[in-house]
Amino acid sequence: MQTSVTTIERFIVDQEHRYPEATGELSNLLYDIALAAKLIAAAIRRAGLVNILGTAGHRNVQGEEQQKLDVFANETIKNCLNHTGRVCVMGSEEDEDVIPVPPEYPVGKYAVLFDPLDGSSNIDVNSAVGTIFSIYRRVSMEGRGTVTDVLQPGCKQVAAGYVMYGSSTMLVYTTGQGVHGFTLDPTIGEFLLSQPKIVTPRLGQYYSVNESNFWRWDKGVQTAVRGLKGDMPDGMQPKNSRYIGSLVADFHRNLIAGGIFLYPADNRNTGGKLRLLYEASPMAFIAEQSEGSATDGINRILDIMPTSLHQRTPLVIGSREDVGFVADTIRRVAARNSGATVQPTL
Ligand code: P6P
Repeated sequence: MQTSVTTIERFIVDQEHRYPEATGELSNLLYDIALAAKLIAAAIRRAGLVNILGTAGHRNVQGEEQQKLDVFANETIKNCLNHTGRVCVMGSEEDEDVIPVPPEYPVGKYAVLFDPLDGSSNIDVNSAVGTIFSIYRRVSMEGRGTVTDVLQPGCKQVAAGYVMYGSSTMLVYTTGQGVHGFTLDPTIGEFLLSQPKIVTPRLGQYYSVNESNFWRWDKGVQTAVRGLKGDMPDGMQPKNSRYIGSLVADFHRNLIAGGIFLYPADNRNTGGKLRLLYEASPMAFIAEQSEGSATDGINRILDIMPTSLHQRTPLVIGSREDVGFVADTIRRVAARNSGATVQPTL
């Protein structure tokens, strides 16, 4: 009997067959990540039962309390990737320096960055958390992989994706051929194609921002967020506010329904809070592949040249017209303050 389900393995192979030069290594790397996602999902589902909630008792490089699931997720991804001969170096939110492939294993042609469990402060209250990953082709010519292999602009990514551990576990990824969503069927342990070719509405219905920072933002951002709420008579229609405090969950809702997520710089996080390499860049690749866009307020995220592994960036991402509206507003307010005139981006 012909079944209508498409597993992620089948889908990835079908995508790979479109490229005669494809060796299958990227496909296998995506399987490795899907395996890590299944293991993390299983641990998260059991978390309340086997008492692995709560902190691991020490702080990570970001100075944040490390949750036990953070540690488990980080180690799981490293152990799924480090022996395969497909990876030359890894970078993780949880590790201060790049992670080399252990000397007993061969190195491969990809560099992988990941935030193993984003939004982990939501774990104890059973809110959605996620894993974010970003894949680059190796650029270093000698040795076994170095930090230069991960310090690449987002436009050089060969793949990016996230796993959302929510009411169901979803894996969403792109290799530059559109954005595709898979839902984990826990009864068979397979990710099944559930949302092929995801396209984000050009104009969204939601805006997602932590409004408690409003008085910390500069005037341009304040004016733009007011506009998203309908505070400009001839401007944007008012949007609904939705903010979970978990980038993957807020991004995913806006990806599907249309909307804009903002984490602007403020007078406390002067360079923004979110990390460029393993949060903003992979999400920006996905946003652009689903006809959305992503900036630091003004500049395209995928054009930013990184200088350090954990550098931060302001992030405005989602429906194309909404992101353009924010950029135009920030430019207009800056011009008004400096007396110049501005051309809209749309
Ligand atoms: P705030 C979670 O800690 C995170 O890194 C993202 O997942 C989320 O979008 C953001 O921080 C929430 O930050 O300051 O609003 O709690």
